[in-house]
Amino acid sequence: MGLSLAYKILEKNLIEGSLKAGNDIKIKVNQTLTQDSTGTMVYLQLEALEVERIKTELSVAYIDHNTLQAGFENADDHEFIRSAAAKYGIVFSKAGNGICHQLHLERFSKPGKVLIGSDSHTPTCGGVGMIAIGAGGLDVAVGMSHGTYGLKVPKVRNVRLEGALKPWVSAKDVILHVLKVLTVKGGVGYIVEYSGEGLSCLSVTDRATITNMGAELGATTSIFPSDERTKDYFTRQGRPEDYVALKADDDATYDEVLVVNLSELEPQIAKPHSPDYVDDVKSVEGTKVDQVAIGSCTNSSYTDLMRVAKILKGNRIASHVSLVISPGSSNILKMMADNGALGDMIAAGARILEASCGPCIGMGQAPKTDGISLRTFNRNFKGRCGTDSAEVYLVSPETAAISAIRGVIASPESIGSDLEVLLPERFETYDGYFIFPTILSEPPMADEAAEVVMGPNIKPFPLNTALPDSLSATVLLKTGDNITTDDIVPSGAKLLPFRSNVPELSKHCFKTITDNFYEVCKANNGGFIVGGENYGQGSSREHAALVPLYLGVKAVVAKSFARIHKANLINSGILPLVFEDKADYEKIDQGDQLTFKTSIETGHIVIHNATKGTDIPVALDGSANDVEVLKLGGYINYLKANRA
Ligand code: MIC
Ligand code: SF4
Repeated sequence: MGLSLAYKILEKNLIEGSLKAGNDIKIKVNQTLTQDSTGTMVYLQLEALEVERIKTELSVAYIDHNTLQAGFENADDHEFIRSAAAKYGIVFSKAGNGICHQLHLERFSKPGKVLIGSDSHTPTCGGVGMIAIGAGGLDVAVGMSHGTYGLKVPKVRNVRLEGALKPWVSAKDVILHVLKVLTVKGGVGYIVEYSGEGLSCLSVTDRATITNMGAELGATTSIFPSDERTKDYFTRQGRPEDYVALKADDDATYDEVLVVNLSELEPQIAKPHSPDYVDDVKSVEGTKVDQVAIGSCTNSSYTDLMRVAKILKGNRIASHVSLVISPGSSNILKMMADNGALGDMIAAGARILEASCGPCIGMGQAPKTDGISLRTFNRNFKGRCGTDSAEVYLVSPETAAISAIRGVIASPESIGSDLEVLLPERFETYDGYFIFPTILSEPPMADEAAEVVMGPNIKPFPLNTALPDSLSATVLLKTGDNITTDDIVPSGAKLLPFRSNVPELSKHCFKTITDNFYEVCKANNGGFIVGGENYGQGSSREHAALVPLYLGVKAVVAKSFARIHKANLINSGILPLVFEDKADYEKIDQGDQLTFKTSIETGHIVIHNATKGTDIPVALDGSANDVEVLKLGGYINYLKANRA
């Protein structure tokens, strides 16, 4: 029986356990990436682990999220990360260089390698046949310090691409279609592996758009084979030696198969407020738009932006529209400056931002009250753009560009004959914004003389204590389905400066849902949260566990959890419990008093709802290791207790 490509790479990097869906395994980590909004925690944790030398082949610290530097806080974070990178031999990417996922794809991706990143869109590099997984910061710190990552073997869902895309239908439309079919929780517990004759019409950056937004499916990762198109990409990136041909066995078997006929796809749009609320662009054509934002790790490649420039060339954007463009990398920005495309964008009336995440994480460009914003990004959760009343739609770069010109949502098919973007023989690989360690070695060489610099906004992260024999506390909050980490710990220009300051962040916990979660936690001395399906979807930010830990949250009882958030809860020593019978969700209300014994070894617990006089069976769906971690009050305590 043949293996999928995903299992072939996992097998090659297997350290512990056996490769069967549902089993707990440990794999070798070849590369790691961090970005600044999760990175400060990663390097604080790495320091706490008292590591002398990291064990990966390559680790890169990117600064791309918090680049506004409205106060000293972001600049201090960046300096802390720069100094930690110097100490551990980590490559440092300065602010302005671009978005971590786009840069990693361009400069460091390697087919067949394992990459773990402290950002949920790390699967972007699956576009060249890597196993690239988004994880919580502590898992990335352990990836660096121990060179390993533990996970439950996911099932593999094959997406077989048939036919070829019609003109004006792009990779973004493919992943929006897949999201429509599978929904934001359809990928939980799966790796999504693409195959089929349709692959040949997708370039590496198209594939990266698809693997990037696989994060929105809740998938562990997504992967494409490494083929002639991959070879072409590496050659143009000036590193042909990094190319390796990789594909699934011819007789590979999959747990699920979804067939997508590319020839039948139309331009797609995700409507407010969820990436899976997808329809044909035509269904909303003519809706007036106030803002168009092009960029993000999903759609900011050279081809994406050149197509935008060609659509804009010789046109003016509608007078009532604000069009902002943030390139994926400084290399792309330089190429567009050199070939005149940037001039075409500016002449059309576009606002050019630096190469960074920018508006995607709410760092500026918040739409006006009730504004309609069309974005090429990957998430349109309510409030994420910075304006609660705004309506954000997700589209392809082509749909965004033509809509900016027309001032209303428009399908790119209305432009007429298709346009072609010729790739340069050699992409620019200007490395001016990277600081490479003085000695490049594998594993990276530590610089013992380098001092770690910590500004006053950088506060220690909270640590839990060992699990008591029983817990008794109040339900602080009951939520609905699909709660995002943007709900638990909101981001944006006002709060990103505090990613290194958990006490400050805690005042804003659940602010999208309720105004007084902080006060309720203080009044009750902590307690429990009750959630619906897919609790904690979205970002990898472990702050969504660290902040509740700081506020005294002991357990979250939900119908189901998103993968990364569940791991972050366990790492923080907070119990993630699931209802054995989902109907029991109705049997608990906010304010109820719950009591239970914490004998979690069996995986089954009975919660007594003292307020209602009912008993509710719940389960802890974790590995034997997770049980040990929880008993000791989190992963740091566990690692310290088990230090060799
Ligand atoms: C996001 O897109 O939500 C982020 C900001 O990149 C996050 C990381 C974070 O919260 O810092 C992610 O996707 O993991
Ligand atoms: Fe940055 Fe947005 Fe990508 Fe997150 S999704 S890494 S904020 S560009």
